[in-house]
Amino acid sequence: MRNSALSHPHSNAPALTSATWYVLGAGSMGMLWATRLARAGLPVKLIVRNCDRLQAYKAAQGLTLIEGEDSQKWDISAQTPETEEPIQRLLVACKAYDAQQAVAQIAGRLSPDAELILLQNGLGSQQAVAALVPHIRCIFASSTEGAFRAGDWRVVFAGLGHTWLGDADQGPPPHWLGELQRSGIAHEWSPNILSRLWRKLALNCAINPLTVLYDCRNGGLQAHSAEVNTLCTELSALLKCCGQAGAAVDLATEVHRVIQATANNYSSMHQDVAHGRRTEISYLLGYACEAARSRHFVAPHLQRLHQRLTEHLLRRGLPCN
Ligand code: NAD
Ligand code: KPL
Repeated sequence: MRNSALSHPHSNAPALTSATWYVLGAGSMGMLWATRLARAGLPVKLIVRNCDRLQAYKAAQGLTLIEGEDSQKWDISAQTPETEEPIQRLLVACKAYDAQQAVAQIAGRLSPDAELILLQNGLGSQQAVAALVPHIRCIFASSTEGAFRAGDWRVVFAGLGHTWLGDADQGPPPHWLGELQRSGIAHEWSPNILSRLWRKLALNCAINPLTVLYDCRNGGLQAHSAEVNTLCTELSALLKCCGQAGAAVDLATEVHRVIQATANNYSSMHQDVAHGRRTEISYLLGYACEAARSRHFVAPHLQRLHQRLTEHLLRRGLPCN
């Protein structure tokens, strides 16, 4: 494996006047963003959980980004949430179920004109964070990039993808999108980010739980296409009921396309269960079922799927929220 911190096309860019990118959560996505921003010469600081994690990070002497045969280590500065330093720009890279509590820990450090970028999958955590800091601008993101941890402080960039960013309150695009461009982070400003998030949520609801219940790769769902179609019909109707008709267009066609295109992959939820990790069920299927319940929308197949998945997780000793 080559160690080439200086040979990348995005490296050596001068650090112009940029606000520091504070990255809350040094997991797969946090490391993937932090290393690419640092590589572009932008100021980045990691916020890790506590002093023990900070010591471990210091011992590792930086974050390593692995892309194919390339491995680059970046000595990014790190701190704990308790550090007394104002934050102007914060990338929240925790799991959906940790986001609200993690932001609560640093809320007192946010400048009045701070901006939060929320990378969580699903829906529900973004709204919870926004309600916690109502005077702070929250930008929602939906990403199809793929990354996983190859041990502590090491991340593998496993799947090229795209990140859509947007403001649920219809604010203008932020000036720092150019910094993402400089960092090689493929992105687009989305005027309707909620529609994107709903669409991704629906895709994940139609695919991920079934891959867990049938213990199969995404392609294994080709043998269960009738069940997938039934879920897509119900999800499309639910999206319309929630005022998200745009996110419902040709849902089943896209779900089958994704199943085919990712046939050899295990879904993220399958991977979480296989590794004994908590899933984001409450922010995907749980959110869809709650949206149905609160609108008196009858969704028997989604409710039954949620129940089956909950029982499955409990049998494996995993949290069902
Ligand atoms: P992860 O578990 O790898 O990383 C989350 C990190 O947040 C962990 O290191 C955890 O210790 C840290 N954390 C939690 N609470 C914290 C706190 N209070 N203070 C500091 N750190 C804290 O998760 P991930 O895979 O990076 O996923 C993050 C989000 O991005 C999820 O919602 C996921 O669905 C979404 N996402 C992930 C991928 C991917 O390929 N990994 C792709 C698209 C979207
Ligand atoms: O996003 C996914 C995931 O695994 O979480 C896909 C590949 C679309 C399957 O739902």
